[in-house]
Order: sequence, then C-alpha cells, then structure tokens
Amino acid sequence: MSSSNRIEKMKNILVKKDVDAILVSDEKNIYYFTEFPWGFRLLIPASGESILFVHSVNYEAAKEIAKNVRIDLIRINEKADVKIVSEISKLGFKSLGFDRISATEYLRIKDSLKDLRLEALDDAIWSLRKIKDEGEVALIKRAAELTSQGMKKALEIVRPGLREWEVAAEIEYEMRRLGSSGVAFDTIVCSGPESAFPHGGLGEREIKDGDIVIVDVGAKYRGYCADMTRTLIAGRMSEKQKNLCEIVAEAQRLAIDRIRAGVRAKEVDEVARKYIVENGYGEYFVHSLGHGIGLNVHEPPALGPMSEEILQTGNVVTVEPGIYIPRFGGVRIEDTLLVLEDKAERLTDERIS
Ligand SMILES: [Mn+2]
Repeated sequence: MSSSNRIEKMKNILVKKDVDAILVSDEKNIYYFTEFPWGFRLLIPASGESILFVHSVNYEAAKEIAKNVRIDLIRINEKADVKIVSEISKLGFKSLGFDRISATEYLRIKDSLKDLRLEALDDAIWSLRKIKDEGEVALIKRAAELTSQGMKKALEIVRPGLREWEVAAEIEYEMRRLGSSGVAFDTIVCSGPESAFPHGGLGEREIKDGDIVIVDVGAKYRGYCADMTRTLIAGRMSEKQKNLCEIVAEAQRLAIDRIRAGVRAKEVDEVARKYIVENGYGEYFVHSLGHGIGLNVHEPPALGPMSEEILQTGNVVTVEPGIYIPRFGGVRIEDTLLVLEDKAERLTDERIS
C-alpha cells in the first residue's frame, strides 16, 4: 500500500460525487497524499495529474520527496491564491471540493470563479484517513514502540522529590534518543490532587510520597502519532488509590475486549462507562473513552457516547477510561490499538504498567 493508492481512492470519490477536483489545504492531508510535509496546496483532479503547489523555500525538497504529483512553484514575487485560481480556471473545472480553508480564501475563490460549484469534502478525506493502510500501520507501530520506551523510562524514575517537568524531560529525551521525530503532544506528568485534571496542571509540582502520578505520553514517527497513559503511585499506595486503579484497568479491559470490526464505537464507550458507573464513579468519568489517532493525535473515529461511527478494520484508536475526583486525584489508563476483523491489537506495550 502506498500514497499513490490514496490519491486513486480520492479520485474515485470525486467521480462518485461528481466533483471535478479537490483543492487540499490541510498540511497533514497533503502529506497523506504526497508524503511531503510542507506542501502549500494540492490539487487532485478526478482524472489526470495532481498538482502540488509549493513556495520557493520548499521547492528543492519537494522535487526530492513529494510523490504522485507534478510540482508547481509559487515564486517569491507571485501571489499564491492568484496562481491557484488561474490554474483552476485554466483546467476548466465546473466544481471544486475542499478540505479545510479559511473564510477569506473561500470567498476569494467564490468571487473569482463565479460559475464554480464548491463542495465541502473534509469528511471524504477522513473516510480514507481513518482506515490505515499497511504503510501507515507500520509507522504508527514504530511511534507506539517509542512511546512505550518513554513510558518505561517514566516508570523507572518517578519518585518523591522529582519535579513533574524533570520526569517529562527524561521521557522525551529517551524517545528522541531512540529515534522519535518529536512528541505527538506536550507530555503530561501530573501528580497529587492535580492528577484530577485530565489534561494536567502546570507541570511544575514536586512529586510527594503517596502521590498519584498520571503520565500521558505520545511519540511521533514520520508524522504518525501514538498515545499512552499510565497511572502510578510514588511511594506507598492507599486502598482507595488501589481500588480506583483496578476499576479503571478493568473498564479498559472490558472495552478492549469489545473492539472488532463492525462494532459501534459508542458501544465500546458504553461498556467501559457502564462498569465505572456500576462502581459508583460515573460522574467522575468526564471524557470520551477514546479517539482515532494517526497523523493527528485526535481524529476520527471517536469512541464516545455521541459517536455515530462503526469500527472498521484498519482504524487505529485509543482506549482511555479515567476517573477524576476533585482534590483527591485521578486515574487514567490508555493504550493505542489497531482494529482488526475479530479483535483489537494493542500497539502500545501492555506489559508496561
Ligand atoms: Mn489520548
């Protein structure tokens, strides 16, 4: 599987929807189709050659790296939007799809090309992106391995007396040292009462004996993200802390057991949520169970009560139940998983706990 297949699939969608071309603006979408990270705009017609517009600063790199496209240089003394509009007009399209675009640019195109029918096709691109091909799965697996290594480091070093930022620094250094191209999001290390904030506190607190510590980490590899959370106790563990950890771990296990192609995403959320509700902590599970992950840390399909998605083979999702008790602390356990025909394959390392 390769990015040229992705362009072919996009063309099939254009034909099916009777749209002449799509102008892709989102950098990650452009990367998805061309494997080039700094494209400015990508024009994919329903038939014929795709055009990647790049600025001078990225021209040489594009010639070397970009796949499946003809490269069109936007010179320093040229206006990008004028050039793109004239290209669209020259090709004689009657209709044009978009992914995401600024209101200003949208209106400019609408005004310059009055007869052009405009269509929002963001969802069409997501319908492709949410099913990962073999190449993408390999990159996410690598990101997940690096993430697990970072987490392993965290579990080794967390102890009373360390600042949260020191733990975050060691995790990120470890992942980088092993080949990660960066972090998928700012590493979360939050301890004590602040662990009750799902997105963390300021990250400056000194870890104290008996603290809950939530560590939420994601490495990035060639643009692809992974996501993993573990909750540990610095020093002695109280009965209540132990009980919360067990409930969350069981909720995660039940949800993961439910995952396979054909299952409703909201049903997976429901399995975990029901278990947490039965144990009396329903009101403290304040977010969705999980999210799709790929070039974006958060992308479709969502695993939440409102999700309309049905899981498909090739989806990559997180499962991350949590319980957050204000002024006491929180517990969250998260892994990144690949949806298969009859089960979920864990990509982050479950042995690290
Ligand atoms: Mn997550």
